[in-house]
Amino acid sequence: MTRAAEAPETPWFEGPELEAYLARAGLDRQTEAFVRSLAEKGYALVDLGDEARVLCDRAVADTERYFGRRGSGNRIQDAWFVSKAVRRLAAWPEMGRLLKAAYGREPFAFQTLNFQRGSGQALHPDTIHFHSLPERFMCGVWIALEDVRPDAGPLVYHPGSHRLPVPSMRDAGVNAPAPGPEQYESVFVKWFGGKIAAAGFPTEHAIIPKGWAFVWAANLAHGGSPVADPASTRRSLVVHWYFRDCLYYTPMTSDLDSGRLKLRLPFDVASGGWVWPRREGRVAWPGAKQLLDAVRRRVLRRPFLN
Ligand SMILES: O=C(O)CCC(=O)C(=O)O
Repeated sequence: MTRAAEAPETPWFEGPELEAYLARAGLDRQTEAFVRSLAEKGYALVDLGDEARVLCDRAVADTERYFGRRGSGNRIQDAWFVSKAVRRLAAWPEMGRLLKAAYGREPFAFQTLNFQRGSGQALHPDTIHFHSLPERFMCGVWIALEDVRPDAGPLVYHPGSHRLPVPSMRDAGVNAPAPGPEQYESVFVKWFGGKIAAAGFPTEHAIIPKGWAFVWAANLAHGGSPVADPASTRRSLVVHWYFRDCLYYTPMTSDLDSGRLKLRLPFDVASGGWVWPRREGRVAWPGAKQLLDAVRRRVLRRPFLN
């Protein structure tokens, strides 16, 4: 088997060899439908089953006390450090199997976000927050911890938008070798919203039952729709996945054109260890600050509100 067949340079579902891959892969019908849905629409829906629904309740019970601490926080990052239920849902083996079939590289969950209410988050592709080289080896898995109500600010997304070129801060007009989150908020978000509106993709909402997962390709435009009922809850668990044998970096604060990458040292939620970034099979140095931060987080093992 050639190296390309073992580890494609583009996720199978996004590359030109999709049909040839499907013809030889011998996937079962459900897995092939998952891969085709990601290819055509940029997302796929998966029922995680009854065992997962029990874990959804436990994940809610484990995390409820963190919300509203120090004000009105609505997003807890990395509750998997303290909740077995969150950790099990995040690294759900069946999800790993489906992602491996769609991407062709070994997946690992690297981060979790628990929400209690609708996020109202601006439209974005995840490729501006977390990306990889080779590109597009990243994916989001949004798990409904309760039935999603239409008035609770469901996830909004634009099918087909994953096929657009991966946007950078420079594309948005930020001509800086070291852009920052302020420029993301003030420039990128507006530029990206306008671009998606002009492209005319359909608009859909993830109104899904408890225990279902909405899986999106890294470059799919998505965000939190406005919350019509302020008293509503929309408890959800977002899991971000990467794939092995890649470089991991933060595009919002990087400049790919000049090769200045803010590398990441991601966790592997399943093992609790790190996955070192790799360039052409060799470990890449993520930087002292990233390493120190990862050590601190591994020692403290604490979720945080953000
Ligand atoms: O859950 C939401 O409303 C948005 C989540 C999201 O966009 C993300 O985690 O990338």
